[in-house]
Amino acid sequence: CMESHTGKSDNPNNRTIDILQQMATHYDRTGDKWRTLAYRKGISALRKQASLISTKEQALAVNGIGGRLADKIEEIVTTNRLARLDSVLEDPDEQVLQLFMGIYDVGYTQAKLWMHQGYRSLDDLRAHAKLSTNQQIGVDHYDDFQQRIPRAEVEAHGAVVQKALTRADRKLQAIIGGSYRRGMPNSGDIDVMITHPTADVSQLREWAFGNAVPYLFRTGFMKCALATSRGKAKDQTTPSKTKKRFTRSTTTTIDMNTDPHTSPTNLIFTGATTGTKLLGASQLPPTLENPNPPWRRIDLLLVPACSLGANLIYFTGNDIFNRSMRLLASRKGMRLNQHGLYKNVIRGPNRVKETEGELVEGRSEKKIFQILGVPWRPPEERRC
Ligand code: DCP
Ligand code: MG
Ligand code: MN
Repeated sequence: CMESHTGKSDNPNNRTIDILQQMATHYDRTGDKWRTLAYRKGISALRKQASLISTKEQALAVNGIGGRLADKIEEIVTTNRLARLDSVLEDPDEQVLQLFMGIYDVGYTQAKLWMHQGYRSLDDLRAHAKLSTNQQIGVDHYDDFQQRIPRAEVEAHGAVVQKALTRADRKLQAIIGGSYRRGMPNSGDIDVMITHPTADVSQLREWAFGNAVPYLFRTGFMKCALATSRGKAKDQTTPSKTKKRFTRSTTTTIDMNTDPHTSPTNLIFTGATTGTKLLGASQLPPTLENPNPPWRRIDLLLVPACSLGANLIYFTGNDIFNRSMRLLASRKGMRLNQHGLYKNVIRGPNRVKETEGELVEGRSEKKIFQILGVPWRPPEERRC
């Protein structure tokens, strides 16, 4: 991933990449992390190829492509399809699973449970399933949340957030990260970092979650807040020798009151007292041409200036790029996370971290690259 590459759209392997991408998406949705990663690594490797990779041997010669993937690449080029993908797409159970997993905040386990209870459609769920508030919102706005968001609309949501922030404190700033910052023409959601030159997290929380967000609810822009989460902040203070490879972030439900004057799912945000991340949905103000704009998924992340650089890297991604940056840091005896780059991290057997180390840099994205010895890579090129 860290080598330079050309992500050309006229790559001769585009058909192969497209099919492998669908498989990766399938494995990702079913929670198969290792296959997802293998496919994405393979896709990334294929993107860098200037000529068509058509045989198993050619595929195996490419760094990042293993035996099973090489077989599949040969099959795709030879038959123009992949039997495994066809069977995935045609299996009715699989289709129900995909449908249910498309509901915001519904994972493989929940989808499977509903399927085993005999539900086959969103209407089945609406009529018979016990849905949490979040799941209800996910079902009600299923089509909205499935759509990609055009760049201009991402910007418009960002501008509304910025206005509300400025109202709370004139130096508050909204920075849109995620796929938008990588220059993508459209995004799955809107990722907003909220920062300020001098404020700490609790001050940011007061202004953003205590003032700006409640204002955005009152004006009808914010529709729901699904949860706040502490991200990985807790890992910082909990030294653990048996930390799992994939740490889950802790999610806590936020303080919400149901507005008695409106529908039961119309929630009034009364402020969050913990957490640095708010996952929610937002809607642009209606216009004559568009009286009912789609609800969009929006993530708000509080970021103090001292860790803005590290957060910019994390929240810009993509996730594969982040993984390779972190791996690089760990190879150099350092550690990179959302808070910063740390040195003198002592690792025991199996690279298990034994001390947190000292903060080297958190503020500047460019300096983190420099210290890691990685040539600066603009966000648009972080698409491994
Ligand atoms: N991220 C990560 N690892 C994850 C999830 C996210 O490193 N498992 C980081 C990189 C992502 C950023 O957070 O770019 C935002 O996450 P999103 O899920 O919003 O992903 P993107 O914005 O990249 O894509 P999309 O357009 O689908 O939202
Ligand atoms: Mg995103
Ligand atoms: Mn996001």
